Amino acid sequence: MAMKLKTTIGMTSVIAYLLTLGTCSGRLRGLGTTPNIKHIVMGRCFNYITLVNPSMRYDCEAIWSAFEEAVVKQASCDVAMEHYRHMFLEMPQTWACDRFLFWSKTKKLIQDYTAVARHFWTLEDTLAGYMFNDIIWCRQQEDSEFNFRSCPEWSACLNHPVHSLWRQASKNFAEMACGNITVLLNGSIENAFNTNSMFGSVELDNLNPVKVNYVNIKVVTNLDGPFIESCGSGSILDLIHILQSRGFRWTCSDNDRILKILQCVQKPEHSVCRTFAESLTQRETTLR
Ligand code: N1C
Repeated sequence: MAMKLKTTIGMTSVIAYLLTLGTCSGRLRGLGTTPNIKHIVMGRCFNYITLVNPSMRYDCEAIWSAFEEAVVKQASCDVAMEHYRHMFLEMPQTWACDRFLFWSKTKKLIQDYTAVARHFWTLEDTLAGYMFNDIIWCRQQEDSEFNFRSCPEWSACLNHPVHSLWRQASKNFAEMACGNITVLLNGSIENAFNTNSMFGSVELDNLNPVKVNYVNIKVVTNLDGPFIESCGSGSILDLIHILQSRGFRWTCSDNDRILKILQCVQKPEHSVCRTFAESLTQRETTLR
């Protein structure tokens, strides 16, 4: 119990950064291919099939070869989703319903949230997401080698090698989704639902209303705000509108208890947390 509490506190100690860091996907900008990429990617693959998900049978060598081929055979701005087809064929995966968790601009928060709400699964729990998380790569200009010195920005390419892989992985993940699914969005930024994001441009379009029972939206803001978007305002309304027009059933909550508790463990003295704690105590007293 003490151990579990310690882990929870440790995990939540970064909550202050969460929403802000979630928006920093461009932090590797300007860098080249991640050094030791082959060792890291293959190591993660072996870790996944040996320790994380031992029931899965994958050929890590074949996956690496297919990946390398997709990247180094094309010019660095010409790696399209289809070029990863062979690689993804090497790693088929199916998933239990009711556990799919999607997000946008809440990446750090999601990592801590899934560590606590363990029944949720994100793309990072699939082999592809696990292997390539936080890694970047691209090819040398004229050469069939990885470029370790610099890679183009996403915006500079029509078919960026990193972007295309995430697009394909996100598409596959969304196509698999079934039952009640959850989407976590950042209410402290404008356009919490952004039609250019991976969620808004790939995943949403690949969700199947026949397989998906409910889309449960959770909007989370920093304790100190800004409070820009909520279930009843801003781009979240656009998302709800799209869901309705496609025949999805949905729910939306601005005040998820687990998320609030995670934030309040970090800042127990915050006025919002004091009020929250009082409401929990009152509730407990009434239940007794
Ligand atoms: O563009 P986003 O968010 O809306 O993408 C998030 C969305 C999630 O639901 C995931 O299933 O798309 C999937 N996804 C990842 O799991 C993922 N891990 C790491 C998409 N992108 C992912 N990354 C990297 O973060 C990748 O480099 C991508 O561009 C960013 C997207 O983060 P975002 O803009 O916050």
